[in-house]
Amino acid sequence: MGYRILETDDIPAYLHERGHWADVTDIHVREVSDGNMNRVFLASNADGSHSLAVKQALPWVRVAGPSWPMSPERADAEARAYEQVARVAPDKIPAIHGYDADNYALVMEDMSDLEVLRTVLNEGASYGPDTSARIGEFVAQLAFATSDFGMASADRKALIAASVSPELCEITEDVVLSEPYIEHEHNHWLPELADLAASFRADARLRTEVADLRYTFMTSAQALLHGDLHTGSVMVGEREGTPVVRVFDPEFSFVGPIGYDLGLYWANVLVSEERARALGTLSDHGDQLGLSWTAFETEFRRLWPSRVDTFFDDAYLDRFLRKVWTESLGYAGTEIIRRIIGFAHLTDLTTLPDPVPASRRSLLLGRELIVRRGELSNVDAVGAVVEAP
Ligand code: SR1
Ligand code: MG
Repeated sequence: MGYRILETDDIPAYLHERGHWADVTDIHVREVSDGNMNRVFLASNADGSHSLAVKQALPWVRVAGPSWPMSPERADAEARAYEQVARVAPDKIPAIHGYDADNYALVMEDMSDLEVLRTVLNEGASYGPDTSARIGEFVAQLAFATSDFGMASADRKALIAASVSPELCEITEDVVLSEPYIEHEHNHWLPELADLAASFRADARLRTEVADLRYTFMTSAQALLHGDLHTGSVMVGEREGTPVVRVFDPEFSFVGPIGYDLGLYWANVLVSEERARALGTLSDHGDQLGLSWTAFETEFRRLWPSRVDTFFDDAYLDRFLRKVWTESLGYAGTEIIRRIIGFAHLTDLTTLPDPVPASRRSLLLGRELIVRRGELSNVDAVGAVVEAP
């Protein structure tokens, strides 16, 4: 049977037909779609002993509707990414129970006992000791395993070919890595930010640096990425007294520069810090960039002796990690900027009583991270820029 868009009422029969649910008289389904792109349904039985999530890609961008068509094949990229992560970091993603390629639908673990990291932070919570370390490890484990250090060259070429995702990459190349710096109908901002938006469009130095990051995004096939690793792609909570961190939604996955994943996380961390600063609720926000970088670097160095190609020597590892650090800072800057004057904004800022001061600080920080990424050589140097008045 071909592709059909699933509605809430279709889910019981769908799960039954696919062998995921025995008793369709004992199932309650609700739609919980939240992200920009797809639909998500949660199904559970009456006593709560069985529950599943169904995520389906629509033939358009969900929040835009049919006026922004988008191939549902992005779900193939997501399923492929989950397969790769399951090999190397199964504890950091939801359990995947099945992928239906005809309907571009994933059946996966119900994580509604956990919360979206952005939501938790927006409500005033701190990060705690585990979250950013797990994210750093996640990036290192996926990146190392799918790089030329973790895979034989021929297998890598096959992975690169299989992971080509032109439409989703084009979204990023547009909404993150060009549109905010030109006049574009997607862009919008608070009236009080119009001067900064205009100055960024007129900023030749900024434009050239963003062009450099955009070119790297388009050409640097370092490793399989999550591709959209913001705080809305992370669930956190506790299970049986143990902290749990799960990364989800890797539909933007493709083989690209590792710094894009770290940079997206850092941008969202830094904006959460600006929110907390504005509300007077700062706690451990300022530690998170360093915690995630340290965990990333430690894990990557731990895996290094297992590299498949020892022509890459230890001195090269140092050089490689330095490049990842620098690019991560640049991508963090682009993610901050696009989330304030581009298409998709952040509730971290939009729900502030007065979003203007924190948005201005964030925009200026984003610019600094991009244009000065080459000279910000460590976590303290970045911290000094973040805390500058
Ligand atoms: C049209 S999609 C805009 C954004 O939503 C996704 O979550 C990605 O971040 C994308 O850039
Ligand atoms: Mg998403």
